[in-house]
Amino acid sequence: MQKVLIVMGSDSDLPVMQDAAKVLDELKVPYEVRISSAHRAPQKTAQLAAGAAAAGFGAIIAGAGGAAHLAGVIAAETTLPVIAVPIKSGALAGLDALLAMVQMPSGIPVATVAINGAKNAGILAAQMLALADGELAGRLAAFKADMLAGVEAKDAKLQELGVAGYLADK
Ligand code: RP5
Repeated sequence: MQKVLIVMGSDSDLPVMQDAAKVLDELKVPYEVRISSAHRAPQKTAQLAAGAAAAGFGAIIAGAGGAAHLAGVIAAETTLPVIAVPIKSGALAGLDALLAMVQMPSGIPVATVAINGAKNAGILAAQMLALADGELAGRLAAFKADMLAGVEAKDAKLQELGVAGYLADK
């Protein structure tokens, strides 16, 4: 089975980026987590990206804050799909990272999720791998079915208790 490579610019990104790892655990998708920086470790980052396909990775998640070039630099070095996670940090609270990631120049796309959206990045990476893995596609379908069951349970409880009763019971 192909793996997901999770890269982040700093260990300060780990509290957010762990959400990608958690959902990949839930979906039984193998992954590796690395720290590398487009600015502080440009050669290491380029090597990680260039070697990722041969190392058995099928998708890459890149999380960074500030002037976040990590996902774009990785995408420049590989044909694997790259998912960018803008990290909320610093004076602009992630808006800087979001705009840097989403405004990639033509020809080098990255799929940017929400600020701190590491969980969705993990799900999206799993969906990419599931294109060639029917068992993983089944686990993703079950994951969606669980969400639906959760909504149905909440709605049933709301119908039973009413608004005030639901909030009192929460
Ligand atoms: C970025 O700068 C990292 O991705 C991190 O979000 C931010 C701050 O890094 P540290 O100064 O905490 O190492 O490169």
